[in-house]
Amino acid sequence: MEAEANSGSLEDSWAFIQRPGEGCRTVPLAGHVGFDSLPDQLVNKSVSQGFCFNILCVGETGLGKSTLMDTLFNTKFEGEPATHTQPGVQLRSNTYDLQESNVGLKLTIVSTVGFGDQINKEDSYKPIVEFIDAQFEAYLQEELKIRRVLHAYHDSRIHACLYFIAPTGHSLKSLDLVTMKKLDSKVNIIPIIAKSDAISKSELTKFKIKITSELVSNGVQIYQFPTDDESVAEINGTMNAHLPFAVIGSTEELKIGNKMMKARQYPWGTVQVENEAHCDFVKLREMLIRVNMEDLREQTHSRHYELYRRCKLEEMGFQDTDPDSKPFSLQETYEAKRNEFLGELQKKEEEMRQMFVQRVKEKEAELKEAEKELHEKFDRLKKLHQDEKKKLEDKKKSLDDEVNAFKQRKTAAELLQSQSSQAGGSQTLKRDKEKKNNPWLCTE
Ligand SMILES: Nc1nc2c(ncn2[C@@H]2O[C@H](COP(=O)(O)OP(=O)(O)O)[C@@H](O)[C@H]2O)c(=O)[nH]1
Ligand SMILES: [Mg+2]
Repeated sequence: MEAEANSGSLEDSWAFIQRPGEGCRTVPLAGHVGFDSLPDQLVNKSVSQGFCFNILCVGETGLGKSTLMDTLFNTKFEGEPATHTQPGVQLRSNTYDLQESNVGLKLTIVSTVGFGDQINKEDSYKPIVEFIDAQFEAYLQEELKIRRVLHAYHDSRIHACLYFIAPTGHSLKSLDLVTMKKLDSKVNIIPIIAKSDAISKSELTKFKIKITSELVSNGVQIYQFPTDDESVAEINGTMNAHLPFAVIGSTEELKIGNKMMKARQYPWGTVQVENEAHCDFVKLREMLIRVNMEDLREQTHSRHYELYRRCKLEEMGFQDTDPDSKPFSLQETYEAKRNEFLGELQKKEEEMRQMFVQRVKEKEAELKEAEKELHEKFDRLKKLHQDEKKKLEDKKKSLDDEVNAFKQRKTAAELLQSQSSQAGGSQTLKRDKEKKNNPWLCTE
């Protein structure tokens, strides 16, 4: 009896394992169990861990990026205003710890510096793309580690890209279109018309339509506020129609009526940042922070990072199935990639060896040639030296001959001289003798 019961329950569980879902029955609970607290547990855990949110502000220098961030988060983030003299585009990233009620937020604001300031703007999008990819790569590396600490990892992937459009009232600049096109598969782009107090109400409506149609005709995918969740579908649907938001930034508080409000004051009047009749700042804050912050984080992970990860792993040779549609084993992929790598390494080694041998041969030939030239030069010099030597010897010989002849002549001359002086000497002696004997003899 017991064995029967056991075999029955085993079959049931087999049935469940083999056909998931089919063997599942809904059973009523007789009393409170407590797993309805799971969402609360999740919330508590998330709150204790804290959240992180990363915003990238892309736009020309002076369009009000820093001011808008200060306005959005109701604080003054430090930072010097950027100059227009940057030789290229750079990204400046700052992370801040913010606290609201009991929720902690690690906020990273990345801003383009020097964007739109160069004469040649062809490559201006590149540093931005590289930055976004670098954050994906860092996350992927962390995921691929054997010992992962993802819960403590500071996720630097960009969750939202606020693209600042200049309030020209004309159309998008080609720099904007190119940049947005390059970024749209990597990040959630929210286009905004910056400094919208510079554009009139009627122009603004036309400008928004123009921008939207240009984005569509160029196939630029901007972030759409999600409408699949019923609780936010209506507001998000309405807000999607207001894109791109026309915003104004200001940290200056002015007394309007009996309230202090963020505003910009002009000689002809005051524009209120948080007045929906004046600009879309409130809409942006509502959509970016209060309603869709989690969706932006989620989309970043499930869409943009997933795409990066997939492309990267495929590039590295990983696949889900092999050509026969069988699941691809990680081990096999690793082996295949390793063999491919070793093969390439061997090929490279062989190429380098060949190159080395070739270079040695060339050097040898060069040295031989130099040696030959040296020998020839030596022979030439030797011959020259011998000729010189012979000439000198000949000259010496002729000089020796001359010296000998001279000596002979000299000896002969001396002999002659001595003979003649002898003869002269005996006559003088004779005369002296005669003078002695006869002092009166005059010799002169
Ligand atoms: N008219 C107007 N000026 C603004 C607005 N936002 C910022 N500014 C001014 O524009 C200048 C540059 O702003 P900044 O935030 O430093 O621009 P960034 O270089 O893009 O960060 C400052 O003088 C701001 O006061 C705006 O919405 N309207
Ligand atoms: Mg700035």
